Amino acid sequence: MDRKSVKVVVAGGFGTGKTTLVGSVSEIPPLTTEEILTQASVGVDDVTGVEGKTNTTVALDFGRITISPDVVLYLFGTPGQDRFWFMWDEIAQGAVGAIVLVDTRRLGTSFPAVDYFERRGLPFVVAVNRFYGECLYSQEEIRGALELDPSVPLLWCDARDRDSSKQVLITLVRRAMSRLPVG
Ligand SMILES: Nc1nc2c(ncn2[C@@H]2O[C@H](COP(=O)(O)OP(=O)(O)O)[C@@H](O)[C@H]2O)c(=O)[nH]1
Ligand SMILES: [Mg+2]
Repeated sequence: MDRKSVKVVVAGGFGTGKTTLVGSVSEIPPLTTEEILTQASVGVDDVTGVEGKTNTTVALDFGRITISPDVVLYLFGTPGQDRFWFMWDEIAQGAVGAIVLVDTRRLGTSFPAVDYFERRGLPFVVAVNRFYGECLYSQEEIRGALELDPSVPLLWCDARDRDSSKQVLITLVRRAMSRLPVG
């Protein structure tokens, strides 16, 4: 059978659950380069609201998931911190689409990712990671705050949950496919 490899980017602000999502869906041990969040980055990385977070990803997360008998997704998590922006173009190269993870307590941290994929014209979906179950905002409020185009799918997820994370990926792949030129 002709297997198709598809590259997907997992983006979003620092602490929104990118590493968690890649880890929860990957069928291979996810590769992650973690650096202990040292004193050196205090004041550089905004850790407000990121309870108990001691590691921060400096390189990228990498995982793989087979979503249908003939489609394998390769997931690339972007580093969340602004100082690693120079890597984004390389990470996005050849990708069919992106997931932008959002933490509603710190919506603004995901704005640069939304902006980036919009400008690049890469299909993306926004996944609101619920963290503690409740979400303080409605879909409309979140769409408004992120200035999302009405055509961009917005969904809730729990990055720790495999099925939930997989659903986000499937939504993205459907969206990316629907944008492919016919023929
Ligand atoms: N309660 C809860 N915690 C989460 C969830 N997703 C991620 N976390 C935690 O939030 C912190 C940041 O997640 P991480 O995946 O490292 O964020 P990243 O910086 O985007 O890679 C970690 O301590 C995770 O264990 C979630 O859905 N619910
Ligand atoms: Mg991470």
